[in-house]
Amino acid sequence: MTKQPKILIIGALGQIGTELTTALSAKYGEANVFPSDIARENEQPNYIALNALQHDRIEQVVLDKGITQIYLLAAMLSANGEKDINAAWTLNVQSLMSVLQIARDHKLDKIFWPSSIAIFGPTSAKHNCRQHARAEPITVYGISKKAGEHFCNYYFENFGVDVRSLRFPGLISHTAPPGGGTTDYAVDIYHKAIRDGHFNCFLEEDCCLPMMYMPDAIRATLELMEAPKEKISIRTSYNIAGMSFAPCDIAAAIRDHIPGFTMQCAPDFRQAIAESWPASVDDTQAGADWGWEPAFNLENMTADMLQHIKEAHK
Ligand code: AKB
Repeated sequence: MTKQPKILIIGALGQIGTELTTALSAKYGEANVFPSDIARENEQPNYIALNALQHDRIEQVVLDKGITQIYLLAAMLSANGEKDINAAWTLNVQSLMSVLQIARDHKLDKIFWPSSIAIFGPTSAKHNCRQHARAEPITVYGISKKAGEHFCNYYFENFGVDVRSLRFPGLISHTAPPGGGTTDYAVDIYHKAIRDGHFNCFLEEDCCLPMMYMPDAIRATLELMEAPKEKISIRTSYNIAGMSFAPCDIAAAIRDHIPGFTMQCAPDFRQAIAESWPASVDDTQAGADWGWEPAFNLENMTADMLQHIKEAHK
């Protein structure tokens, strides 16, 4: 019988963590998954209160629970990061440095850490932005993710730490809300469409960005982590694509289900962040190395989102 991994998820109560915890528990058994977050208490099985910045405490949990894999999801996203530069840099980079160091010291099997399309900047290609495209980010979040990608590669090259990463686009889900990103509008719009029939958007209506439905993001994470080590040719972080759309496109897709839906755009500081990112990314390498292919487009995601949100309101 193959030995099951013992998995620590840091940042388990966030947008990705909520669904990843469920997926990993289903795959490896609830007893082998330890969700953790900064909140003191939570009702999830095996929940551990853990601050991502406390190196010694993370190390203690790794030893106490016999952890073999860590998924580090705690992060401050692009919009919030601009409001507190030091806090964003510290959380995003220091937590990663701790986890990489612990993985090295205790010879952990695997680490997952999400990067973002925010590593790209105004000098990157706007369309089908390639894996190794020029990347000069203009946000603290993007700078911290780019630095983090290089630290991942460094720990792999120098110490053999098997750390794997994906450059997530904007993630859309109906379970947990996103926390302070530039792409958050694409979640909020569905809730407001059902509740008010109207949405005030903080981006221009034609501002196109790469996006992904959460079921695809979770599947991508599991597929990357299951791939044989020799198949992983990128040790910074993989470009992965789902779909690309602008606020006017998502509004039109919603109108197919809610005909009277209206949207008004009043761009704020997040517009400049969004404009600095590519509209679409090229994920050929992820497809070639471990078979990545998205399942959701704007139409089937919209139908699914609206159905789930309506059910939750019943
Ligand atoms: C954000 O908007 O900051 C994030 C991201 C693109 O990584 N969703």
